[in-house]
Amino acid sequence: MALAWYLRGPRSYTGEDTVEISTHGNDALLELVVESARCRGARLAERGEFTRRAFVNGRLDLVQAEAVIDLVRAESRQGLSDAYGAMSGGLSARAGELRRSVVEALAHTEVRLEFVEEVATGCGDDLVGRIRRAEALATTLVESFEGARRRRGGWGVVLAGAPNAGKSTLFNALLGEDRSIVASEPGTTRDWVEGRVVWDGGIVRLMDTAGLRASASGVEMAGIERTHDLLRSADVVVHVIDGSGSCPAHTSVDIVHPRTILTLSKGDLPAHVVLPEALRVSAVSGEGLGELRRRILSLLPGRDAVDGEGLFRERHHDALRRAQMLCEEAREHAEAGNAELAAAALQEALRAVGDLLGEGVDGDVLDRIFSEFCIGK
Ligand SMILES: Nc1nc2c(ncn2[C@@H]2O[C@H](COP(=O)(O)OP(=O)(O)OP(=O)(O)O)[C@@H](O)[C@H]2O)c(=O)[nH]1
Ligand SMILES: [Mg+2]
Repeated sequence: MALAWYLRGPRSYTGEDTVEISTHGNDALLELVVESARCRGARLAERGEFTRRAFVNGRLDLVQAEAVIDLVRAESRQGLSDAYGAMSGGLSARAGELRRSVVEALAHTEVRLEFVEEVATGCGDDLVGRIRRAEALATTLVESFEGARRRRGGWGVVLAGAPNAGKSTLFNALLGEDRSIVASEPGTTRDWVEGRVVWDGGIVRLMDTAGLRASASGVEMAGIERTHDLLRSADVVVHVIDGSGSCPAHTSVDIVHPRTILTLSKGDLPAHVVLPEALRVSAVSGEGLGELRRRILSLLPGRDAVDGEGLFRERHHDALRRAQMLCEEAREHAEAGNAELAAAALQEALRAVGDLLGEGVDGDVLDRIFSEFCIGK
């Protein structure tokens, strides 16, 4: 009916002596077990108390503790594997590597401080190189932030272009279902439409948008404004141009985005537009769709990140961004020959890495983090 086991610290989850009782899920029975434990002096755990104890007792660092809740909340396999990687110490190991390299640079800086005459003539390439290494590690970690966040929530891929260019038809073909309304008259799509696909293990949020044209008014104009908003936040833009030439306004649309794929649509019809750099696609024959998908995937930022080694919380990002800027500052001081200021900046960088891992973090911050947890974790 019930199974209980005793886990002796420090090798339990929390690091303390623990008893776990397992019964079947009958509510009345569970209530009885909890009540009899309470009568004998036990109390209900607070949110996240087990993981907080594990953190306080040094079983987990703060990044690993946060990953516990991410593991509980993960919505996709990629989310699960990221959270599992972070919980198993993937990100902490990268932070540890950064810390070692900052400590190494700091040790060299302090050695320089012993030799005043060298300080006057510069800190030497060796020291600058060491600080540069720490700076590069911090930068790589900071840059992993956007990628890791998108790996969990998906990348935004916006299909945009002139009215009637064939955006909705292409959107439906990429999605594999008739989601967006397609019609021969320009200005059919008024509001944007989103469809999620999983390509190669990654979540892609495809967005069909209202065709862009200058002469629109009313509802259509409101739709166009939304298209511009989406373009600003897009990870990749697929600029659709009507290759059959049936849409004369095709050249007037100007889309500026660093990751844009130019496509000439309606490839099954005679080509009237010549644009050598554009990919020819046809939603009707399927021509170029596989290649378009491949190009979209190749442009998704941060897709190559290793599971559980990217920063995915604002807190992580803030701490590591601070470490990165301080390393940069330290390098500039070292280049200018000021070892004392370089050492001070490196000390601060070290503190920022410590903050990430939860060293010396204050109670309020912990309260906020663990309040996200559910009871029993
Ligand atoms: N032959 C052919 N016709 C296409 C293709 N793609 C779109 N069309 C036709 O082009 C017209 C416009 O297509 P839509 O997909 O609605 O174009 P859109 O860019 O979404 O247009 P708006 O929503 O008005 O901006 C429709 O009549 C489609 O059937 C294609 O690959 N081949
Ligand atoms: Mg449309």
